[in-house]
Amino acid sequence: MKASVAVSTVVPAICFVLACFMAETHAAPGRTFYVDVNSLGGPCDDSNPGTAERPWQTALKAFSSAGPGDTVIFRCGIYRLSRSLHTSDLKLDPSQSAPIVFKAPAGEQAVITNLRPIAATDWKQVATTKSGKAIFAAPAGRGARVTNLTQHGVPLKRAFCGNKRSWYEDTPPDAIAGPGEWASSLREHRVYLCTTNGEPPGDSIELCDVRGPGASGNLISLERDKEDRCRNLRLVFENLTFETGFHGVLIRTGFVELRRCVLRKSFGDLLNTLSGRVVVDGCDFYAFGESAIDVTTPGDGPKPPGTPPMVIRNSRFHDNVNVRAPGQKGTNGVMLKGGCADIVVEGNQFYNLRATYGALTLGGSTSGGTPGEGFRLTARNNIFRDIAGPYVVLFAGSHDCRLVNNLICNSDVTALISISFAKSPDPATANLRPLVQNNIFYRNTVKRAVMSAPRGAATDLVMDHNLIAERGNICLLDDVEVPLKDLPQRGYQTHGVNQPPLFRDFARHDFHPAKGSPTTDRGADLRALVSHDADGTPRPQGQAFDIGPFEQR
Ligand SMILES: [Ca+2]
Repeated sequence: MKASVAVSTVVPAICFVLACFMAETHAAPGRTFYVDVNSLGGPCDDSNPGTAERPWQTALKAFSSAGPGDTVIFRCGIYRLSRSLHTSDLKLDPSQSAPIVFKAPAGEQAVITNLRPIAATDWKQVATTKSGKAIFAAPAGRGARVTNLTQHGVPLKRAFCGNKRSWYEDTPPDAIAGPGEWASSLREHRVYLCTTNGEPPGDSIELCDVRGPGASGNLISLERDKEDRCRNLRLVFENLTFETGFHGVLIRTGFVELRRCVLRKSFGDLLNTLSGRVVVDGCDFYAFGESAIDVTTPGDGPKPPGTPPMVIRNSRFHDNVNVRAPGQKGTNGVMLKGGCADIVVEGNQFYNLRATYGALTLGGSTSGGTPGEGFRLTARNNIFRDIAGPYVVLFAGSHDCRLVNNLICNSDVTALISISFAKSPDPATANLRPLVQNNIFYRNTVKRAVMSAPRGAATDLVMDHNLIAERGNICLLDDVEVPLKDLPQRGYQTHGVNQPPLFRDFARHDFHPAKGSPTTDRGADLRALVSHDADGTPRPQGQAFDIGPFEQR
């Protein structure tokens, strides 16, 4: 007996139990399967055996057929999911030790998406505004969102119906969406648009049914049950592109590795996890509505033995988007909160981000702010540039969190670093032993302070060996404005460097140190925390640790 997964009216609870506990007698480990929507290797069909020459057609067939130890190759193409992929779709057994691997061959782009193009013929004129503009409608799911809201490059306006039957084109500024942005205008399972030229919208609009009947709205939704019976699930995604969803990938159970994947176009977060068992390596995150990665791990509870610490490594987080609809909770880069612990964020690039709090938060304000939002979180060897918002990095309710050997440049913020109460002004939600060392702060526009920490917000702050070459030269510590030159009197930056760094090519974002840079050998010895630089070169090189993400060689 096997769980039927192709039925859209599947009852999640029943399917979940089946998937977790029904032994899949035909699932011999270690096989390789192929899914090939464009029939590159041979005619695709889900009734095929899934070989290279007789491949499957759909992503759902692939996800539901492979078991522990198996590998599924996604050939180049666009794989459209008509509903969320759930834990219950996957083949598991409670003692699962080998991962299920889903990957695309090098050089092939396989896009797994729940975007659905709307055919030009689906648009019908349904009404006219009072000013005489045509209103067009197309069928949509409940709570769907429209992305790519342009008519071959020309912005469209959402249209909405007021009381009774009066139609309006939505008024600026929220109504006109740019390319790749999201907007909603839904009523009676239809989406309504008003075009600028009076013509029908054509075939350029794609739609994501994020809240369809029975769906979570996430592209991939690895939910867990009360007993977390699927905690041994192991999945590896490699070189795949995940697109759209309310959240793109939601992980509540199991151990998931994302390697060299692209995640883009989420309404909410691209990756939202509270399992704390995730590896992100070499991935590209962009066009997200809320956070690229949102980690919440209530209670920092026990994890299955052998669980590696969560790591977010060598990835790019950039170019987030405004969601032109109610319900967006805030835009940030990577947010680590809710009592999460021992997460390493290293060798990443954060750029072109507009943040509500920060490009990176070490801690946060879960449910209004709790004591101990983040424990022993380490951000090292990262590059932050072109960040707009109140802060680049926020410490909030953090315990023993470290910001070491990073570069922050070209950003326009209130403060580069903020050390804040998770729930202001509750002292129980203050930060304990925040460590800020070996960082470069250069060429930012700082409205208020390089670093800001209100009275009582930081206990036993260590701030030293940073290079601070900023015009806005004030730190706001314990509510007192301290010029940079006076920091050593207060026990900070006694080994600080206040002259500009020398980079190989700052304009072209090559931030390796040039010969003679004052960052060379001026850092604190942090070999217990930062064994390598952003290139993987062992630290230290030469006489001592360097300041910044790269060691001079
Ligand atoms: Ca050195």
